[in-house]
This record gives sequence, structure tokens and C-alpha cells, in this order.
Amino acid sequence: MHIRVIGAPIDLGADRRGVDIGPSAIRYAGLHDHLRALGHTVSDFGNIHVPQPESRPIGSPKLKYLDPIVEVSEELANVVTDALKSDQFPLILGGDHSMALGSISGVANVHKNLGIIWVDAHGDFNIEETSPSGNIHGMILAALVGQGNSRLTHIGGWSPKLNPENIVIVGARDLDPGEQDLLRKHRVHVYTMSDVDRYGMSNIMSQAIEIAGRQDQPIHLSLDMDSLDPREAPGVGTPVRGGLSYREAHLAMEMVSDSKHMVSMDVVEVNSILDRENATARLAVELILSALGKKIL
Ligand code: 4U7
Ligand code: MN
Ligand code: MN
Ligand code: MN
Repeated sequence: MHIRVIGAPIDLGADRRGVDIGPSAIRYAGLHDHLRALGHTVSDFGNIHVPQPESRPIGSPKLKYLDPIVEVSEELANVVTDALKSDQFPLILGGDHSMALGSISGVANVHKNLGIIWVDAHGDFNIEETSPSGNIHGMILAALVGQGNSRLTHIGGWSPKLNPENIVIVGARDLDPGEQDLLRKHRVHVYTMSDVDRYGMSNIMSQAIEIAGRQDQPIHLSLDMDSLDPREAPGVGTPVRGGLSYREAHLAMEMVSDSKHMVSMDVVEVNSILDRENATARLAVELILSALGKKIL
């Protein structure tokens, strides 16, 4: 496979600085060499341009940095669409999860009926009225199904990008009250950590792939590193105890790889300022490799 690495060093969607170094930290952990050792061809687009938060007004406290996030999303969507049109697999490195607004909009330009597997401690299904923080990284899935501020929902001039019934969230353990109501109302499939405990990751991922990939639908995988337990992934901005174990996360990636449905992937929320010796970035590289075909034997 030809993989195009795209850096999206955005930290406008979250409160804590440090995720803007994520793309460099993941590259520094040896991403390209490891992908080539797996037999892939790799090219690197570099990073898209993202303004520093200090250089732009924060705007409404209910939708912080809306203007620059919309600008960055429009650019990223175009870059991702171009990669797919050149038959390359876009691997987008964040940055906070607001970058998935651009990446998934770009994939949705090419693949109608896109399935999403969203591996995250959070639901990222808030709108302005339900968000306790005003941080846009917690609103991205809602925006992609057409809920919330119209500038977020209309990247590229059209909406909605996703059918909520094609979305599966895995690893959830911190959902805000209004967000829970919205997830139920829109019938998003949510597998919480207690589901993972009860049924096991293997069963959960079989179901997730069946739902997101039904009728041969292509799947975009969005991996928020805070889905992992903070013991494994200390370098994230919004850590929540009780997350995925090292093996559960690898199993999830391996099963997505085996499904052969995945057309694009993002890896987000690596916060290098909070990390320990690049451990979270190194784990991100390991998980990317499992998602892209690495086998133990
Ligand atoms: B991430 C939160 F209130 N729900 O909306 C919010 F808990 O991309 C967190 O998953 C969102 O890391 C986390 O601010 C967004 C909060
Ligand atoms: Mn997230
Ligand atoms: Mn999260
Ligand atoms: Mn976060």
C-alpha cells in the first residue's frame, strides 16, 4: 500500500497546549522506517499550516477558535481528498481531535456511506449547548452527522458527512449528560468500557466492524490515544482512568486490519508536553503498525 503521512499540528480544539507537537513526536518515534519495514511505500506531505492559538482571537467561549478551526478543516479536507484520489492511504497525525473534522470531511468527499470506528474515552458528540468546555475537539462527531454550529457542519459546503448509524464508538467512559442524550437520539453505536469488560474486545470489535463495514462499506478509523489507559498512554490532554489495556488496543487495531475495510486513519491527542520519554508517541506508532498489517508471526 502507498501511505501518505499528513501532519495536522492543531491544538485549537483543546485546552491544553502540547498536542501540536504530536505529529513530530510520532515521526520521531520511527513511523516511516517501521512502515517501510512492513512493506509499505511511504510519502510524507509534511504538516498543514495551523495558526498558533496566541496569534488568533479565541472568539465565543462556547465555540473556542471556531474561525481558525474551520479554515484548517477546509485545507485538511482537500489534502486528504487529493491523497485518496491519487490512490494513497491517508494517515493523518494530530493534533487534537478537532482535526478529524477535516480528515473525515476529506474522506467523505470520495466515499459516500463511510463507516467510522472512533476509539476514544469520550463521545465527541457535544454541540455548543451541551458542551461543558466550549472545546471543539469534543464536538466533532456531532458536527459530522450535521448537528451543531452550521460552520462546523458545512466544511466543503455540504452536510451531513456521516450517517450516525454507521458510527461506532469504542472505549467510552466519560460522556457528558447532554452528549448522552444526543448519542441516544441519533442511535450512534457506543461500546463503553463496561461493554469491553463484559463481552471482551474480540466480540466488541467483530460487532463494530460488522456495523461500520456493513454492505462492504469503507471504514475510517479514528484513534484517540486517550482511549488507552493512562498507565499506557500518559501523554494525552484529557486522561480518564479505566481505559483500554495495551493488548486490547492492539487487538482492536489488528482486527480492523484483518477486515480489509479501512481506507484512512487518524491518530490524535498525543500530548508531548505531558508525555514521558515519548512513550505515548511510541505506542501510537506500534498501534498504527498493527492497524496497517503487522503480525506477530
Ligand atoms: B477528545 C469533554 F467535558 N467531553 O466536551 C468536552 F469532558 O477529542 C471532553 O475525545 C472532550 O479528547 C474530549 O470538553 C475530546 C469534557
Ligand atoms: Mn476524541
Ligand atoms: Mn478523547
Ligand atoms: Mn483530549
